[in-house]
Amino acid sequence: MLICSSQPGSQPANLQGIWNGEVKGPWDSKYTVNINTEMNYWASEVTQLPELSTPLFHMIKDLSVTGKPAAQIMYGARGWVLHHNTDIWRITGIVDGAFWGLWPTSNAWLCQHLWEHYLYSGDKRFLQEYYPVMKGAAEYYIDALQKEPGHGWLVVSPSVSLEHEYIEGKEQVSVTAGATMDNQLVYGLFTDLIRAAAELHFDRDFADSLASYREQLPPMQIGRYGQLQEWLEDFDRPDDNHRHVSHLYGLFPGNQLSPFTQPQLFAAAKNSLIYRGDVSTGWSMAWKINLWARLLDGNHAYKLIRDQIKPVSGHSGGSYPNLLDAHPPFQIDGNLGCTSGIAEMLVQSHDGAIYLLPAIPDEWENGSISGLMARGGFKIDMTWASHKITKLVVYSSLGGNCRLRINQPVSSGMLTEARGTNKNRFYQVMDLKTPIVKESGKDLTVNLPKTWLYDLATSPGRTYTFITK
Ligand code: FUC
Repeated sequence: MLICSSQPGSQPANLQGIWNGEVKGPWDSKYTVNINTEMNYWASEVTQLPELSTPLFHMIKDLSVTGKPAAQIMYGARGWVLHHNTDIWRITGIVDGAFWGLWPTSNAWLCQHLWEHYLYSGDKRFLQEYYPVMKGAAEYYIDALQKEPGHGWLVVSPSVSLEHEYIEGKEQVSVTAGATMDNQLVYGLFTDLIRAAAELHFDRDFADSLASYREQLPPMQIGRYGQLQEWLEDFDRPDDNHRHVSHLYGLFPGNQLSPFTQPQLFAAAKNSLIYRGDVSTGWSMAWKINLWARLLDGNHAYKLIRDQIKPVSGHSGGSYPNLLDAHPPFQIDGNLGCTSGIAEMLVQSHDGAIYLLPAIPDEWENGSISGLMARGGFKIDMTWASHKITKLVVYSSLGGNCRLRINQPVSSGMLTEARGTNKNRFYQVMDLKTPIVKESGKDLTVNLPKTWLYDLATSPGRTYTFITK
């Protein structure tokens, strides 16, 4: 579907792709950049179709121009800003009421796609071309972030936790400051830029200043129900099944919650997702497939795939008989987000290693895949039987160390057991102070699967084959 609706030279895929059949499509067939547009492109790098993101990259560049007056006039800030919608004219101001539209953080989300493209491709010319776009987004935050009075943290304000509200006293309130998703987005943007400057060996002073702003962002917090807090204050409700799971951005598509280095936050994210429930709109279920895959629970991810593919009934999402995703009505994001979720179940590469079969459900006992990409420019083919890898082929396009995480020991002279720090240049995990765990909170223990870490020294253009039977 993305091949058909997002060719280089065309517009990016919008809410219905090119399949909108109405004169006035649902939500104007626009670009809703508070989840839907991004979700359309989650699978393009990992499924080796990065050229299909070209229209998205061009749109981001356009927005970095049209978003400048919005930053200046609306917020008195440098750089560029964008709210929750845009269209073919690249509008950047607020659309609809505050409940939907008062969210100025989508520039950070879109810029994540630029950095991720570099992580997969190693393309320094691309990074150089788009560095000013990322920098413009960061400059906006340097000027617009506000110091909140409680802790002195720097926060995005005013904002919302996407299309959601909390209850304060008897009032339902949506406008807020320092929503967890915003904190994660700004943290991610600053981190990516610091790394981009290091990769390009320039703009060191700016990168250093970003590091000091980053220190002042709020940490992720664990609330009274053992959940990852959605807001700065502990407003979350365990019976809340809102379709947006914004505060889990840090788990996916962000890379800020590692089971191996932040087990408590990881457990809190899991509690949050359990509270949110499974069945929802089409795209929400697609997001949850990715989230359960990141939580290393293949069976739960597989349940969500089945929920999503069910023939549509009422307002609870699912698929139409032609398999197009039902919000309802039809939205392409659910289809493309599901594809990304399936890839996440098979290969993950965001946490310092390429994790093979990280979330394989019981039902996928035997199987094979080919051509999935990992960050660092590695192409993975593999076959498995009884949930164990029997053949693995790694093609290295860029060379360098290929760190593999596998659920089984593998004996081969080419592989060395990984030692020392888990950090390499593609590693992206939030440095946090130890979170406070509320005593009355839910269980925060994590039972991690036993895994083996191996290093493989690779040269560009070489293929490495392992038979592990
Ligand atoms: C976001 C979502 C809605 C819908 C719309 C197009 O605002 O919250 O569910 O997908 O985009």
